[in-house]
Amino acid sequence: MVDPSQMHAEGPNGGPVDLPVDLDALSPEQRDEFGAGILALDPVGRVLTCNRAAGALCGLSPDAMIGRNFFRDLVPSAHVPGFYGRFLGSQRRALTDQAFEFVFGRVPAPLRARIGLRAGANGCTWLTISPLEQIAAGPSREAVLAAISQRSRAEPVDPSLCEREPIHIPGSIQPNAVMLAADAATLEILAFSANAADVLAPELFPPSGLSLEAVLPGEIVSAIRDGLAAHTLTDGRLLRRTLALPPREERFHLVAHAHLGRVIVELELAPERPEDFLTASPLDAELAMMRLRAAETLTEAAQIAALEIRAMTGFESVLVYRFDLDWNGEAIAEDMVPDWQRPLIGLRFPASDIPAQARALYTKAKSRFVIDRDCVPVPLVADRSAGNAPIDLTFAQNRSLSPIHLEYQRNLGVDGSMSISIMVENRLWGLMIGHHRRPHYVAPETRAAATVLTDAFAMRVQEIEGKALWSERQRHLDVQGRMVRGLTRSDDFVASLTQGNPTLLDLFGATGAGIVSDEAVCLVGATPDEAAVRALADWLRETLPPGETTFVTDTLVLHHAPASAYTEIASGLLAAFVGTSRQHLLFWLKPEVPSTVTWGGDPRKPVLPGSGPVAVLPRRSFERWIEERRGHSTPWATWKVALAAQLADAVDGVVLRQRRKIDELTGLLADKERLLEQKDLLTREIDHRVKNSLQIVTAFLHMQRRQIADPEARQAFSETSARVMSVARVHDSLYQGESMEQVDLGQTIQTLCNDLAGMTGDEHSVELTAEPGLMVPYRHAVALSLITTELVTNAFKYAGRPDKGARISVTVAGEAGAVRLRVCDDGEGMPPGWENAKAQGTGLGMKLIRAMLDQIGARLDVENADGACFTVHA
Ligand code: BLA
Repeated sequence: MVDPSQMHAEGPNGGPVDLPVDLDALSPEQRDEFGAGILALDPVGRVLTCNRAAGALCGLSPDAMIGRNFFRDLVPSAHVPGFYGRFLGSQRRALTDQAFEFVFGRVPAPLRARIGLRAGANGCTWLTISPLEQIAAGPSREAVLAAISQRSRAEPVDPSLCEREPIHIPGSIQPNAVMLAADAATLEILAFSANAADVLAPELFPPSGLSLEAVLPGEIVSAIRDGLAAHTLTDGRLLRRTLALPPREERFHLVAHAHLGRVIVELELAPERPEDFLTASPLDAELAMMRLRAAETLTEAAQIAALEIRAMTGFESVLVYRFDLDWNGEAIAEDMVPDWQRPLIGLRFPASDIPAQARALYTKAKSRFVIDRDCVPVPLVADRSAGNAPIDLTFAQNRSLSPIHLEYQRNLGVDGSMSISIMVENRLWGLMIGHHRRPHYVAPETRAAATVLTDAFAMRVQEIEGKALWSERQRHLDVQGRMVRGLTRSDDFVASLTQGNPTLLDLFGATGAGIVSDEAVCLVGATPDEAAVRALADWLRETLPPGETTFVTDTLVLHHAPASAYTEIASGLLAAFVGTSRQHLLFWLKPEVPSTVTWGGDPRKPVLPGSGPVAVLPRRSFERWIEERRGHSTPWATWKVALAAQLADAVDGVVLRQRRKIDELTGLLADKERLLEQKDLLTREIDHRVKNSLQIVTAFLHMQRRQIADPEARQAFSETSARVMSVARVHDSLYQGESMEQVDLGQTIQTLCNDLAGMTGDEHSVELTAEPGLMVPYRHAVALSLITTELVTNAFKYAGRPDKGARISVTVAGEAGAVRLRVCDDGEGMPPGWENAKAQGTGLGMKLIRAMLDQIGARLDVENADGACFTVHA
């Protein structure tokens, strides 16, 4: 009989001596008497025998454990290098008396235990588990559990409370690693994880005032120093090394980085051989990369990435999760084991599931791996001399995750997990998420390979999206270029943008568009009616904050209630005012796309009330929650808004230019009118004076004539007087008429004939037939008046007979845009042979006629009818 009270004593090598050396010799009953768990495992870890205490530790009856794999099925959190790895190693070297400490997160309660491994008969291995300490879950996990058990607050809860948790300073790390934090200048150790002494020389802990040099190999410390000096350890850049540590000379991965004046060193036991754990080789990564490169579409690339990363890491499910512009997200690809009936693909999740501070951290730090959701985090112990400033673990590999989020994982049925940031154009585009229903260890090389592959996926996304975006933008720039060219050639920007080719409808995938310019509304495509558009423009004028010129929404009705009348054609609005005056508005519309969105849980209640320090908790149900979406259009990309603003600017240029041109022309016109008015007055005045002067000359000639006895001279005076008068008449007409240039010919000739008749006394008569309102240019009027004067006075001279005077008829008529002037008398007619003499035109009268005809390009016909008849065609 063995005394169980000996259980906690230790042997010389740190191995348990309380248990008999030869466990093979004990009967099952004897083994049941021990408080320590005793199990015999076959070479792959299957349970061959198992005592009562071991059953109790696992929460199962011993019989139920027989035949099951201890590391895969019963205690998967032990499937790590520090336990399963050592189990394999001890078999390989046929070591006995291997002993180490291990903390079980939940078996069924958290427990620190001493593990013993020793070779048994028939190739089996004895595994002993000696409990050392029941431990608490850790303060934050306990707080979450307390908050769950006593939900007291009333709903609704503010999801933004999630953002308050300072996840970068959790004060603890995951138990798979050991951490040291030192001053970056002196390398003095400021804090260490409580498990540091398990790995590093225990006698040095707590390392009061010690430097890293005291606990790490000199070669590594100088590499850290060099990295610090060269600034190659900041902003997520790491120093990676492997080293063997005494006393067992086990291989550890060391990762060091600097952040905010500290050097943080993390040590993690490495698998002894890659094949002990699923470990990715560079070849795997390369092949996966090639497949990814061949993907043509985003969906295809996401599927390949999920599949390859799952194959590499061994997670039961890998999801590609994509954020939208509001940070809600959707699982766009998923690769998972067939027996897990929990598809998340196509589901949307509200932004509060991954709150802002977490997204900010994930933008900086690439990846998170959680082996065991229910592990007990190892606290960071600050060296007494170092004060209590928390250590910022933003870039630490083994930071313990938010207990609230771990509760979320529990609700989702996830234990081991991974999330790797997918960064596209420096923005957190999404996450590559790994899920496992049980604890799940991923070897360091595999983590690195999965991170590289995720980066490759991000680059492929950038290429695919970039290419699509580029060609769409290119098309838009082309359309916009043509529009702006059209604008510069047109003075009417509204017509140019709505009637030409292209029109506003060729931009932004809009189905309706238009311009509200002052009070005019011009619409193209499918739009609400004018009144509704005007009301929309008025609303925008009033509500858009000063200084802003654009407005964009994919849910217009939420902003502008009257839009409910036309959601079908206009749920999306992109509007851009031309200039700051808001006088003209360009706008584009998109129709409603009624759709259903399937959420992973009710998005209106993403959080549940907690209590105490934990104010909010994750929702418990991820049941599909289907939202009927009405009043939504497809979203507008931000570059389209920028392009719309540019177009409005171009219009502003054209409208302004137009306005300036109109102002200029109006000014010129006014000047010209003023000048014309002045000229008009002046001309009238001149005409008036000319007429007066000519009348004076005529009167003077009359007077002279009376004093002359010689009949021939008298006649000459008469004729000259008549000529001068005829010119005076024209000026009189000009002075009285409305126009400065045009003269009423009939009226002028009428007064002229009256004057001529008056001058000859009663023996002759002149009859006039004139077409009223026949306007001719001033020059023509002068010429025709002079010609008339000559012909009429001529007739007085030659057609008159002593018994009766001459009867002269004058006709003025329009003739197909020209003028016909005819002077006929009732005399003897032209003497025989006049045809020959006519061309010479002897005498002053005839010379004058000829000169006048030439001046106005007119022609004279002469014929003998009842008397002589002269016709001028002018
Ligand atoms: C973090 N939330 C996360 C992370 C994911 C999700 C992937 C990254 C951490 C990780 O690697 O696991 C959410 N996981 C999802 C979603 C899917 C998934 C959406 O698989 C869908 C496929 N979360 C809440 C509430 C709070 C909250 C109510 O639901 C806060 C009150 C917080 N989530 C929260 C916090 C983190 C987080 C604080 C950061 C965890 C950390 O890095 O410490």
